Amino acid sequence: MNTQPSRVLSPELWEQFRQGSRIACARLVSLLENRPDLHPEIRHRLFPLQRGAVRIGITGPPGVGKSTVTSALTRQARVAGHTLAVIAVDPTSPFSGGAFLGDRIRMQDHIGDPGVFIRSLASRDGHGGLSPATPYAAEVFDAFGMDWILIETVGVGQAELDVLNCVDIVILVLQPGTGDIIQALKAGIMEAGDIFLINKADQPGVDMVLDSLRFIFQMDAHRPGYVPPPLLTAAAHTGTGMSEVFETVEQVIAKFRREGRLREKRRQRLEQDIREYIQQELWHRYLQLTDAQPEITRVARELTDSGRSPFPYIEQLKSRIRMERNHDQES
Ligand SMILES: Nc1nc2c(ncn2[C@@H]2O[C@H](COP(=O)(O)OP(=O)(O)O)[C@@H](O)[C@H]2O)c(=O)[nH]1
Ligand SMILES: [Mg+2]
Repeated sequence: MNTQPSRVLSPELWEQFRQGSRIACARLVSLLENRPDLHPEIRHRLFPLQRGAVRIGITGPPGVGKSTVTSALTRQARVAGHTLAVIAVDPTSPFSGGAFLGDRIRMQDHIGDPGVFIRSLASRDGHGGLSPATPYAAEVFDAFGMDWILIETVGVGQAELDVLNCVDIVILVLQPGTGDIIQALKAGIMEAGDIFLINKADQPGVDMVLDSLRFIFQMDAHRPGYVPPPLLTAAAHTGTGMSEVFETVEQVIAKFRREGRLREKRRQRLEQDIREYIQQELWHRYLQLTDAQPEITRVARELTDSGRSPFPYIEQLKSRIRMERNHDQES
């Protein structure tokens, strides 16, 4: 009996996906999550179907209302006729699954709407990094025909930074009280915000956050051509201010499109893809050709408790690779 998992994508599943089956769409995302060996094949098929959906990251410290903002923005975008996928990166292990429940309930308004697809992905190692499948899931939803892809992180640090690399636009959500600003500054996500949204504007202290942010933006004012990012307030739980948020997102998308920034982001992602696959391949080839893996393991073991730096060994490996290349060219 053949117990090997199939190496090929089932033609039926692909056909169902092409015909717009939501179940097939969800299955493709699961395959990308669980079967790295199928990535090249699935992604290769997805590329010609992608129509350039805009990827919007919704990020910020825990509890500021990212899920509430995501849900309210989804409502606005639906009214405007956009279709959307919402990807939420779930920090809890696949087994406990608790923290996302609140978000699910909040997103419940959209369940049953064929123009919205909600998906949670388990975070990398359960410790808050973005799931490696996140950008690939975005490709699935783009190919499925969604106009917008909202990617909500859970506010535990690493995921915030990871998300910046795979989205076109970042909405940084903060709340009254300057503690969050300090946290965002520390996490290095401040510079990444394309739109700043102070949520919970129904609560006291909004002016102080606005002043602090304007002060921070002011520090960049000397840079030639600097335009401070849009700074908005909203109370997402009632929807107050959310139509302005939606309009601003549309304006920023239009601006980024005009300026070629969406295209540039896409180019960067493609370049990174090519680099990563080649790096993997070269590394495997190198290990195959040189049989160096046992040596590398041994050297790493020796270095572990020695306090010695690995760089002399790395230099030695590099010069061995260079010598092999010269040898190839001569022969
Ligand atoms: N007062 C107030 N509470 C809000 C607002 N938006 C969200 N919340 C509440 O803040 C809490 C955290 O919201 P959530 O969307 O889960 O935050 P997240 O952790 O950033 O996703 C929930 O209890 C929300 O109901 C708002 O505009 N005003
Ligand atoms: Mg949330």
